[in-house]
Amino acid sequence: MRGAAYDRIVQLTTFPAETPPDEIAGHLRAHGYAIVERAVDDAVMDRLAAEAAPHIAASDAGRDDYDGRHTRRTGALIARCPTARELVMHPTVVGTVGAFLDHVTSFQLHLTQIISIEPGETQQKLHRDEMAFDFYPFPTDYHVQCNTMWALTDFTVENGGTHVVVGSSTVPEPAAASLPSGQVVMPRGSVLFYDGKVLHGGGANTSAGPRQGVNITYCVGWVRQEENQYLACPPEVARTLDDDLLRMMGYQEGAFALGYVGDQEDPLAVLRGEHRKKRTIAETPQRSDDHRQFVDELAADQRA
Ligand SMILES: O=C(O)CCC(=O)C(=O)O
Repeated sequence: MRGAAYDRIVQLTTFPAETPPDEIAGHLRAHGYAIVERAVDDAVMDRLAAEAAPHIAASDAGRDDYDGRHTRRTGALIARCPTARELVMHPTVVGTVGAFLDHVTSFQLHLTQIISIEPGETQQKLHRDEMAFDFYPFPTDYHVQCNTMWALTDFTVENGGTHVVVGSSTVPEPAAASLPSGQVVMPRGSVLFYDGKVLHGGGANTSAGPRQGVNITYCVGWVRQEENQYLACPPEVARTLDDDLLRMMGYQEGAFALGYVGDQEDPLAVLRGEHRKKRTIAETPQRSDDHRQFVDELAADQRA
């Protein structure tokens, strides 16, 4: 399905940088997207652009029309670009993603990728990012991921600002085709949030320069990450990073029994060469009634 089917063009809503995360998450939940303008200043994006430039230049163009034959994709940003770490852990982003994915024990980094849409690129096929999970049909009300796209360059209509089909997260095809679509126009340093169900895709670039977006996405702790963070960032680099970032990269338990090492050891402790057991089922935050009931029954059985 091409963007051409979505010909009711709407103006997308933007929020100022100081907007509280709960408010951003509320808009995201209702419409499938939210845009926060100028969440970081030019100095941050200048640093990131300088760190990324040699890696972007060395990245290949895509091999099909989905990846984009005039689009370069540059990953492993935690290891390659120290400034990308700030974007991954930006408080507005972590707050918004946490509010949006508040139904799970933990969430984690899913992928880091600079998407450089170069002049001559055509519009990407509209898609829902959740399809990465083997096209599993997650329930409409269960969100498995929350995405961001930072503007490393300005996003414009001409250079390929992302197309978003507003409200499509809960609407299956073909009805989704009658929904209004908007194109993300935002100044450098802004960040687009979008959920894993909303139809969207990169725009055509009819301008003379590249459109560069820093795609940093997050997923619930119990699914496999799109970018393998344990290999994309070698352990010797990972050991230099702080604990909060490492937990976000996946050096944490994804749920009470997921991601431990060896004899039920905590992955962050193992990376640091320490010994610490993972949390027990009762010590793990209990986000569901089933989890709470299990822990209560276990305690009652132990008392009996
Ligand atoms: O570059 C964009 O604006 C969107 C890219 C995208 O959705 C994708 O490659 O999955």
